[in-house]
Amino acid sequence: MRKLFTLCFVLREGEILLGLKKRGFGAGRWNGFGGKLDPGESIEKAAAREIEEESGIIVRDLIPVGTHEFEFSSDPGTILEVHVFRCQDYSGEIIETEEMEPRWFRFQDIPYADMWPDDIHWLPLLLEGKKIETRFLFGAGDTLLEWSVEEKDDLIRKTT
Ligand code: 6U4
Repeated sequence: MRKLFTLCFVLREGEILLGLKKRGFGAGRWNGFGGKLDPGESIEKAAAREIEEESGIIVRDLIPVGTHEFEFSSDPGTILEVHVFRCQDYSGEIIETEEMEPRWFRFQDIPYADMWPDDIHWLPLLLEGKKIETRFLFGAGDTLLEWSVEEKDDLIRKTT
């Protein structure tokens, strides 16, 4: 079974907007903005809606940069298919919401230790402007058991 999600990173000169998730899946971690699709909703519409709901801004550009497939060993066969976007043009004020506490980080200060453990393996590529296709298998305590990160032309592969 596949479950579809969106994940969007808002960027400005040398900085990235992250949100500290305050509740639900991934609570306590910094991440981009996103969530599940509503029934009948397109992936792009869902991405724009989730950013607005979680940070208050309306995106003007939404550039698809790849997909993740996340699987948990505790629930084999269920794939979280996450569609990733970047955004550099938006309107509105960034606000804290019930779900997220947003904050700008300089690229060199990205709090990888307080993010999903997969992020350090692909977010730097996204920041370099690359497109990615990844797979991650999580074990107990969200440890990484297996992963692959594919760039447009290059392939980085590691299995632990
Ligand atoms: P509710 O609480 O039902 O409104 P919703 O906002 O629709 O939730 P949510 O918050 O569960 O969805 O979405 C999870 C978010 O976390 C999505 O943007 C995908 C993202 N995500 C899930 N696993 C991730 C991982 N391993 N690494 C990562 N982002 C992940 O960087």
